[in-house]
Amino acid sequence: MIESWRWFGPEDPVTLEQIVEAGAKGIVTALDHIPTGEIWPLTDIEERKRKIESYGLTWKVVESVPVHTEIKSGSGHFKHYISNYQQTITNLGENGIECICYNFMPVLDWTRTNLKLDLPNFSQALSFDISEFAAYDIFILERANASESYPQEIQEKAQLKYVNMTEVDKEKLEKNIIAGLPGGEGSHTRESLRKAINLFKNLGENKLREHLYDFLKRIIPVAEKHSINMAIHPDDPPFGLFGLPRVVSTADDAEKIMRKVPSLCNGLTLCAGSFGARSDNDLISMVENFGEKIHFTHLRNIRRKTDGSFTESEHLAGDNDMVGIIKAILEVEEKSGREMPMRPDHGHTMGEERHREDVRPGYSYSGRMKGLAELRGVIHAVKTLSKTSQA
Ligand code: DNO
Repeated sequence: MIESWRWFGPEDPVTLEQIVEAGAKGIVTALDHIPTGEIWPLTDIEERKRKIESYGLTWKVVESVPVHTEIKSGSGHFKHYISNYQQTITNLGENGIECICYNFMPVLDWTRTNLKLDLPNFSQALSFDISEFAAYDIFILERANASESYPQEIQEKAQLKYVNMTEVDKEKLEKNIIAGLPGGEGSHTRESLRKAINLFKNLGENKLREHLYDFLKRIIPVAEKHSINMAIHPDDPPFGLFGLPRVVSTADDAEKIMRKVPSLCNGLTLCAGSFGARSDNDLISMVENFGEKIHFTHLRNIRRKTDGSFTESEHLAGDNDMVGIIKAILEVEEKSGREMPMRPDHGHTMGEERHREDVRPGYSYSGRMKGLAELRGVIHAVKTLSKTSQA
């Protein structure tokens, strides 16, 4: 596996030097300063690449080239944005990029309800609590008929949570949910969120899928031409929010996407934390079944509750069988003869970083370094044991 690290560019408080110290070899980055939908200029791509390579690191994976909302909703200037996307793929291909991670979540990219959940070991984790989310949706955002999106039990819990919230708690919850997390597509205000929801409200699951397939039919040939693997990122969390559909949440969704536009370049980012937030996604079988179509992996762990809520756990200590997943990925590598880029996805905020304002939620230096070291240990052990058993 190619040990990689997500770097948010020159603005990132984590430096390339620190990334080299952590032992990563590959950088995963994006040109976040380019507004969604615009073409990534060759000069900016070249500049980023030069900077990365000057530290002896490589840049093969982009995360993400965001897909414009009008492509997802099939409205406005979607054709123009698809043609810009094609040009961005071409420009990245000319600079040796091998993989583009992207997502097709309507309205919100990844989201959480708590960005600083205190853990017994003093670190802080990200978590998603469905009744807090429902409290926001029903009582703060006051989306029409929002309560219909939740089972009775969650509605009751949400109400209880809401009545016990101070104004500060309400503001914080709103900020956590809609202000935008690192690498996401920017932030929403309550008003812009309402507008965005309205754009998708009457679309339905089938139309959203159609828009994704249509997008893929147009971009995959360009990706093939430039030997770029498109790796769709699963929905995070992997179920509908705000009464809107999500279409990349399960193994079955991924299967459909790959079947619809059959090409080795039409593949997946195996985000263990996102798919793994549902107990009906069997991650090891997914790795075995999708094999070479997995182009990139996010190794992350979670502890699930039965209602859809989850907390991000230590990399080796959650409900995901991380050793089993790694073993399965190494077998795919062995068969395909191709090394898989992976990154330790998220990490707890710990040590002095807990007291800093500039640490991006989920993307602390120490937490990810700890995660990477643990994962590296597992990779090393699995490889060593498999060699010993073959001898
Ligand atoms: C969260 C990340 C997401 C992801 C995008 C992919 O940590 O996994 O920001 O990069 O959703 O498009």
